[in-house]
Amino acid sequence: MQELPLSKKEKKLYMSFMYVTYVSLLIGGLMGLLQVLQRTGKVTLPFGIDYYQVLTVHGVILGLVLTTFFIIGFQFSLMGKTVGITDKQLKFGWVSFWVMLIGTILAATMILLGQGSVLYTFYTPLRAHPIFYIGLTLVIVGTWIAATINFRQLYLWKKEHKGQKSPLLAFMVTINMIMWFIATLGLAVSVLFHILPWSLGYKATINVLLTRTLFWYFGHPLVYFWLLPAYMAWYAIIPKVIGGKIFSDGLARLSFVLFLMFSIPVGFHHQLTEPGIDPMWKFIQVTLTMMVVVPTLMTAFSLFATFETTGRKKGYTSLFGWFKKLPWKDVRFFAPFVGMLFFIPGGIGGIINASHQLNTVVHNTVWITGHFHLTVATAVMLTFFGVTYWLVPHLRGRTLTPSINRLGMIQTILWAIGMFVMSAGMHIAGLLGAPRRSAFSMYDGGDQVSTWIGYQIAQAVGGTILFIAILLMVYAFIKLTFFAPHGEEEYPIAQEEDDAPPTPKILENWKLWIGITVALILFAYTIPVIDIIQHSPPGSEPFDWPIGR
Ligand code: HAS
Ligand code: CU
Repeated sequence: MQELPLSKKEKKLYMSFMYVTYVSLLIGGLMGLLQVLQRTGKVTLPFGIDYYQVLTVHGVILGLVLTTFFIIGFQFSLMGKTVGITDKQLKFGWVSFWVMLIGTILAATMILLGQGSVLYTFYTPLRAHPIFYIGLTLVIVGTWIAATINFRQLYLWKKEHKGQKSPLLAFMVTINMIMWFIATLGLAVSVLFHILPWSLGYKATINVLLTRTLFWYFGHPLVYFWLLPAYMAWYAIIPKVIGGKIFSDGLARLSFVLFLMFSIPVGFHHQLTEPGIDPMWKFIQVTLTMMVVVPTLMTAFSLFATFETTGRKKGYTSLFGWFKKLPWKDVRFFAPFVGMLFFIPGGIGGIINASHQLNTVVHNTVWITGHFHLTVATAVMLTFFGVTYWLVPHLRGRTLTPSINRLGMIQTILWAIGMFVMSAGMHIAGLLGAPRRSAFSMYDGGDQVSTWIGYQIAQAVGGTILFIAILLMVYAFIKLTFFAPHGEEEYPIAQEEDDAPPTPKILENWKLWIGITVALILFAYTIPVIDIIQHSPPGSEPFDWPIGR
């Protein structure tokens, strides 16, 4: 795969996304700390701060803002490195950045004013100020601009390289952005045609089930939108970091294609306990959900194979000798690897959640919170951190020094310990019935509280360790951005084996894959959505939080 140097102008754009990422990490992390403390029942939030406001900042800033900024910035850099960017595209890149940033500021302002405490899922009939929704819409519009640029980047490259297969990373970015675009259409319909007119006062009531269904049509691909950039690093960057080659270009592409197909027609697995959706359609979507195990296990297999072949090529022939020789002291490898390990229990939890009967045990308990702190907040975040340790110095013309590398190792270990304690506490408390998304005062006084309160305290201990790890990460980011010595840090992109078999051409047949994706979506959603619209009860009155807006 050919690699292009990044120009100074490009680096500036990509770096801007990183600044927003790490400011978000600090703010969002602080909110997380407040939450775990509040939920022990032993700490009252100061200055009369509302728990749900804090929770909304946490979810929106970390789940939506941090992730999206990091992903769009990282993906731009991958495209710049593999297919290049023109000056005009760069200008539009800045437009996407500013549109996203202005949107973020608008939404954040409304949350801080207490007029948008509706959590990151903004379930109706909870109602926020219209500017909150307008802000989030702008964030999405900014990502659409970025997606259009990415598509154009690949298109121009293909035109110049007739008959050649696209670079693997550019292919992966394109898949992720196609998935994102199709998914966000659902959100756009919900916000523009239902929620916004209602929040502006043009409509008195809202169809709760329809807006929630549209949210989860978007919400599940959202979690894969977070995951796929981590997979990009696992498939195509980590092999280079450990001194190896890509295991199989074709397999990597196939797994991304499968993610595209099976990400969207599965939103009902978040709505298994909701009345108003026919159980048969829930069953169909659960089956489609389980399909994702296929690309996931392909990924696990492929990673293991890369680790093993690399070690064996270096001459370690014993059964597990190759394993010992992985670069354990290199944070660029170590952080994502720990992320992979945490993805195993995270994924198992996901399969439990998706199993309809088991879902009734865990739904709306803090178990779910445990699940997604293993997946997005560890597997994905540790990989993003691992990327940051080389990407930021590369963009800033600095180097990752041994001391920052050591700091990164400590930071990763702290993250692993903190998350182990916190998420174990969450899973167990959840099984005992501790609710999620609830301030302590909501469940204060019940007999049941005593059975899980110890686990809530464990969560607070884990959460505090995590907050220390966040401070270390922000410190490392500042060091790498402003103080590390000048120099050249490598942008590690792995190559294919010299004798790799050719990648089947069909994998780049966009019309086919997008066609199947759309067909699956229409199959899984058309009839149930018609049902929902036809049989909806009268719309619901709004519920403004805090009461009396
Ligand atoms: Fe999930 C809820 C089902 C994956 C995130 N999920 C959530 C929510 C979030 C989230 C944020 O079916 C909460 C939403 C809310 O606010 O209500 N999830 C799944 C399933 C998967 C899954 C089936 N989730 C993720 C990922 C996320 C994420 C990824 C973020 C990035 N999830 C659910 C369901 C709910 C849910 C229900 C709703 C629950 C409810 O009731 O509300 C699957 O994709 C998981 C497949 C993964 C695996 C693991 C494979 C392991 C790999 C690592 C290889 C490691 C190596 C190293 C090679 C099967 C690939 C090994 C080395 C050694 C030495 C061993
Ligand atoms: Cu899901």
